[in-house]
Amino acid sequence: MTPGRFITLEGGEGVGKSTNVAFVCDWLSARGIEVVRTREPGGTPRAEAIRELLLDPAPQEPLDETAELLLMFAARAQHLAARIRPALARGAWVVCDRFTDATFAYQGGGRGLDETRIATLETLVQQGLQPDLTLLLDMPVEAAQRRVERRGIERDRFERERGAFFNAVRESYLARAAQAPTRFAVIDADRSLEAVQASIASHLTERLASWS
Ligand code: Z5A
Repeated sequence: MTPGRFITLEGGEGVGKSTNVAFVCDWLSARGIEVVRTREPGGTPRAEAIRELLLDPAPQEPLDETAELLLMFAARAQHLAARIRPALARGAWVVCDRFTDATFAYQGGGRGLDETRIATLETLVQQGLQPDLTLLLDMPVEAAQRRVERRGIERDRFERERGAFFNAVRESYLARAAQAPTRFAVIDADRSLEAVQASIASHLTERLASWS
């Protein structure tokens, strides 16, 4: 049996990850591929419970930054064991809204935590597993925040951060993409949805051809 492929979508808040995760899943399904759609933090009942802890603003007890990092990887370990690895092993393709690049961008770039510690946890939890393709949706922070504001739902603990935090997150994502240009495809997300999805489809077509 050929193992499935692992595709992740990354980027700051409001760049269109959730919208385009759905697009990628539909695009692959239309080509007869079994797709598992999932997200991080979360993706299984236990990992979703950890997500609740992570996103809850709970101002009466601020979340320690190291605790935040460990909770991200605790959720990821569970998600990998209970959902991602079994799906890949049976030949399904996994499409995930955020993965470890988000940890390097948010906990590393945004919070300033030591990246070598993040890399140590990555090795422990992933044991070499990496996405086959990461679609990084990139656009200026201010424009993405306008989209989030238009959506008008209550802000979670991360969404309450300031512009400087999100600019550091964006820089960190772009630096990671530059370090791994074969795995990453950087997509200009500051365009119409049709234009963004045409770029995504073109990257998927190219990868599908190179993997077959
Ligand atoms: N986090 C972390 O710190 N460390 C980690 O390791 C991981 C995560 C895995 C939860 O993630 C938080 O966890 C996240 C980082 C942290 N916090 N932040 N910020 P999340 O993925 O659930 O949360 P999010 O990034 O805030 O998701 P989001 O706000 O839902 O954004 P999105 O999924 O990228 O965007 P969207 O919902 O698809 O689109 C936003 C709006 O724009 C929506 O109304 C769309 O209809 C619209 N849209 C989308 N594309 C377009 C275009 N092209 N034109 C116009 N309008 C558009």
